[in-house]
Amino acid sequence: MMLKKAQILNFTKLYRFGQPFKTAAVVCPVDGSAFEPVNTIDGMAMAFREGGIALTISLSPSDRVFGLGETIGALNKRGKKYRLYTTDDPVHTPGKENLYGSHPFVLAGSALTNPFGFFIDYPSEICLDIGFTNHNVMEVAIPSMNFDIYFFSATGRTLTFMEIVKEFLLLTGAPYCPPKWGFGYQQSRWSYPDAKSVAETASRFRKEGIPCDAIYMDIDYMDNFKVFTIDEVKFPDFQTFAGMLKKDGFRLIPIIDPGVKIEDGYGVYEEGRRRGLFCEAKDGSFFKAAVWPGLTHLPDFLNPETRRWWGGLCTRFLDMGIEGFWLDMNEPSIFYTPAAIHEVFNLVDEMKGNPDIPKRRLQDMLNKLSNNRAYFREFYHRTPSGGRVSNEEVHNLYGTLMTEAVADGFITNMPGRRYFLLTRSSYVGLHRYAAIWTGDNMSWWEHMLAHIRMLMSLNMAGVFYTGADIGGFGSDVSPELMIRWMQLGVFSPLFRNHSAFGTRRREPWAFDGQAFDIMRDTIKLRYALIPYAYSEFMRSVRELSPFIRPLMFDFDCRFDVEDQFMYGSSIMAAPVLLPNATGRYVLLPTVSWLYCRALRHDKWAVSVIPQGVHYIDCPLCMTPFFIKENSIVTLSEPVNYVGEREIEVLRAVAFVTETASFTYYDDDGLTDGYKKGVYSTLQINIVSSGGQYAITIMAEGPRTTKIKRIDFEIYGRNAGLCRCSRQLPNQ
Ligand code: MIG
Repeated sequence: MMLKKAQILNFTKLYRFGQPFKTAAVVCPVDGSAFEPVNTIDGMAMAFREGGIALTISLSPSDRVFGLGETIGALNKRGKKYRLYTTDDPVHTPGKENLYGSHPFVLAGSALTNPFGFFIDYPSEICLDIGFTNHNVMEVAIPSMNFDIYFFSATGRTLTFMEIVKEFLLLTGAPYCPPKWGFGYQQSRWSYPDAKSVAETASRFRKEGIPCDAIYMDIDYMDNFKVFTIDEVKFPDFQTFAGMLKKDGFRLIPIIDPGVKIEDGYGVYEEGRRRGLFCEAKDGSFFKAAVWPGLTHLPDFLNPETRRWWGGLCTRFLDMGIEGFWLDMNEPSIFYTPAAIHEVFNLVDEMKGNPDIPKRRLQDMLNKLSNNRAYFREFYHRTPSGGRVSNEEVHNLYGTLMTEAVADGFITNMPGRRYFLLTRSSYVGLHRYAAIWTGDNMSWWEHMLAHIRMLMSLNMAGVFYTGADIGGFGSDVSPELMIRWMQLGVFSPLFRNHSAFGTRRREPWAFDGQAFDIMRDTIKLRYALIPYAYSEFMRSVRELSPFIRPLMFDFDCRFDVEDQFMYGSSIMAAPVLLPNATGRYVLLPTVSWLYCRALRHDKWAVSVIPQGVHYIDCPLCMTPFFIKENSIVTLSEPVNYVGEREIEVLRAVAFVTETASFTYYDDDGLTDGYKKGVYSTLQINIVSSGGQYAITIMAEGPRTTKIKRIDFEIYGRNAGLCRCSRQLPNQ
């Protein structure tokens, strides 16, 4: 075995086994001469097993283990097994070991033991047993001798979890930033299948006065599921249609699937075949996999030429007014292969003639038909050096490379502009150029908690902008669950209502008058909070610190709370996650909190609650959240869509016992000028002394702020309210 080590960044050691596959996860350059040969890894025991390596790390009783991005299960990963192998599994029950993404980044420790972390840069299966077999042992099995491990630890001082995440992001790059309209509400459904249903949905939002920024187009917009086509019967003159919607503040977001239908005369298929851009079977023919269009070829995204081709195909939609896509099925998902379905046909034939064959055999065979692990060993990618590599060996990169292709298409075709891009499958590094949604959850109360845990874990992995299908994708939702999930959606960076065909409709107007009113106001609250959320999100991106965090990251390490989270640095969200509940328990860490129950976006009941555990009331009609002592939240009147009009008046709600400050941020919301410092800020400070508040506001930055006035609502120790306004001098 060849193992070498190099010290990089501030407190990262890179251990390199053999010759790792270059995944592009890491952006920080590694100087080859910095390596020295070693034969152990600090803090880990190593064993060789079945052609690979098993690493064991001992855990002390107080250690918490976080990370792994998109997984099912608790936020603290201890006590479960995980398998990092991207898969399309639409039933996220608690025992599931793998989902759509692979994020092999782990943080562990506590206040008592110095926190550490590691990232294993390896693009195929990694199995983790985190205190499952033995509570005090974490075992990581990698079936290869070629991979990199980045180990984050410091000697002589205690690292915080936040510092480890920041170091990880220095290593892997700054997070993706959607256009500002991405912070609006988004409506989706499988499907709005034609122009009529999209237009009706859009106009209903405006008619009912419900803000909305985007409408999604699921697979039925295509001609026979052929990627990059638009069914012209369902969507005649798509370009004019998209233009009309955009005038009304709606972006259309079409879905893109990787499988290219095998059909003579279909341009995308013919070009891909002619140029040899599809994955190959062992014998060198193009591999066949069945997905929505029937039999397809899978583009070989490992090949840079394929990626350029694909990016170009996507960006043809840009001329028609499209500024965003969602990329699905890119684990990749395979319904069956021709060989596998033939086995089924053969068995059925056999069964016809022989009643003694147990029916169970057919059931078993059907169960193994979708996404059988064997398929991924049967097709190959071209490597840059002209060789071939099986999908199995680089499996977890497929969706990420597809996403990179589309992102590069945007960057090349609209340089300097932000784009909107969601993917289902992901690997580390993807967070630099796209966001993910967390796939096919269900309308289960339990999946609201899964949503919250994923928001936190994905933020640790650098995916700051993310979210789950609000209301749950599969199965029917009750009005109560829908309302509670919308209340969580207010604090989900991606706030998208999406659901599967055949399930109960869940546009707000699909519910009765009272539920409808609550949902409309909940969405308005989301818009009212954008001046706060966007300021804090952009600060998180600049500072490489997660936008959404568990309490443990900001406060004391003992706070094992998984159903509350920090949303920026002033707000803690504590959604209600149980049916029939009119309240819930909350843990209020370290300071006092202003409990806000928003009955309407502009009408809140507030009270000051001291640190500790409390049962708080929270009727269904109210969105609960907390403002931290000595902090400020900025709001505005909701608009119908982001950018409808300039925000000129801010409302600042503050809870101040000593001093509080907040940096309000704004930019054009559409370009990446923010990377070059083209934005405006207002530095707002409030100092409390002797029952009075001294307010200072300082404008900074090259862009002039449009804010003319700030209306303050400042709450003191006993929730006593002081209202005042400040005009901003013309700039
Ligand atoms: O096999 O395009 O996760 O959001 O609506 C299902 C149809 C395919 C899965 C996605 C879901 C989408 C659905 N897709």
